[in-house]
Amino acid sequence: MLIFNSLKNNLQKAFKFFRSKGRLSEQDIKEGLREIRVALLEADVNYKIVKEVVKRVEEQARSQKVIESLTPAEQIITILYNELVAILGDAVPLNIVPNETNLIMLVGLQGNGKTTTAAKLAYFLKNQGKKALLIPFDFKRPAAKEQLVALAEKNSLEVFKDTLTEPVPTLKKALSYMQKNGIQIAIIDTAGRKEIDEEMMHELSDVYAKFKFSDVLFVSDSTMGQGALKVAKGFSEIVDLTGGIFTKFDSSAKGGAILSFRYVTGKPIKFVGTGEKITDLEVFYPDRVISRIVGRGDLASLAEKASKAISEEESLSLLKKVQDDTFDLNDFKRELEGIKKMGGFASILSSLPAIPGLNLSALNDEEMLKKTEAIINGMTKEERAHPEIIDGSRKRRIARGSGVTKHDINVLLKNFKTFKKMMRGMKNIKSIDQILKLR
Ligand SMILES: Nc1nc2c(ncn2[C@@H]2O[C@H](COP(=O)(O)OP(=O)(O)OP(=O)(O)O)[C@@H](O)[C@H]2O)c(=O)[nH]1
Ligand SMILES: [Mg+2]
Repeated sequence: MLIFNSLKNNLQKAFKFFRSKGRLSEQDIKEGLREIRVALLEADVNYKIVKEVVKRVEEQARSQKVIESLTPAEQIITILYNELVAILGDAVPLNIVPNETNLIMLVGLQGNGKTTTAAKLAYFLKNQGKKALLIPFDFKRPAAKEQLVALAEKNSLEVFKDTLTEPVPTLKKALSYMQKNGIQIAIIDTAGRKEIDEEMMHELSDVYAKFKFSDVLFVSDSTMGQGALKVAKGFSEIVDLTGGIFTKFDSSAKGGAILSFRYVTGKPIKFVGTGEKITDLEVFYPDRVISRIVGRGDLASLAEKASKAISEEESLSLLKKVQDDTFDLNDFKRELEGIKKMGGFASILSSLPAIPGLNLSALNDEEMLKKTEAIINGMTKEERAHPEIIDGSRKRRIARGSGVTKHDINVLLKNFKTFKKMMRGMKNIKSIDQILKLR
């Protein structure tokens, strides 16, 4: 992650200062925090955020009760980490509602990456078993449509070529095409302008008033700095943005706009673009990004990866279980634990060709994972190996023991069934190499 590199280095300097002190005096705290403040400002983080974060870290650092297991420096790093994560808020997924028409519109200035991102997003959804229709929506520049069509065709994505000369009739036509073809998601690649202009805004507000959008995402180039936030504000006067996507996360931009986006606009960042390839789109997880910036994630995530990454041997036995159809709730639980530690199995699954009914976001949901674990923990060995023996009275016992409802157990069993079905879809994968390559 090139982006945030200098922020990360500068923060490290401040941390080093804290570490060099045994106990922190008031003066030490002030001095170290000054460095943190400068580091954040240099990274182009909005000054109001910097002020607020530093103030809160200072307050907490002063009132810290001594935590035996952490050094004063570690405590400050932890407080800073928590404050920065709080500024970014929780990760927020796309607002896709199954069995409804979901229109996702991408807006932003010229050359910020809308078209590229539109295709990446369609590809991302396709990997989750969701078909999305790409709709070119630039009515001035024919090359804009050609670019999207070319990207779509290269990557076998659905694209609406039958555009008209006006936005509203085009979208109407596209909607009836979707209905006819059973497509529930559209990604609308709007035109970019050098800067916000009236005609563009007028066109946008007209379309926005006539259709219901599940997401309106502001696409911004990470290298734009604070200017991006002003543009986002301009757009949000016309449309209700539901979030942002920052492209060129692979650049050496300072990244302060990314850290400021939620605070300034009140909207979450949903994805980041990490390169020019179709696969270079990542869900934006604030905690992971911040732990990389603050640095304390490095070791932890390495350790995690080492312990987690389904070893080749494990993968082989998993593959065998899939093929023999002996995959049970014990395995399910293990895989869920892996998913929780991120990467691993989830990324294997998400890189597989579309599997209908696979809802990865549900599997990635923290709450759902916690519940699932509690339920499986409450089962006997036999029940885990043979879920089909779990009848009403067993469900009652498990529910009581795990503090969940019978309904939760039914949901889990259903999820497990779907999961198993999906896994059978993997049977065609002949070799472990194929799985490992997919990661
Ligand atoms: N390195 C890198 N390049 C990107 C990324 N996203 C987009 N690009 C590049 O940025 C350039 C502009 O991207 P487009 O998708 O055409 O931008 P746009 O917003 O659709 O542009 P207009 O339609 O003219 O408004 C292209 O060369 C892309 O390859 C990214 O995440 N990383
Ligand atoms: Mg474009």
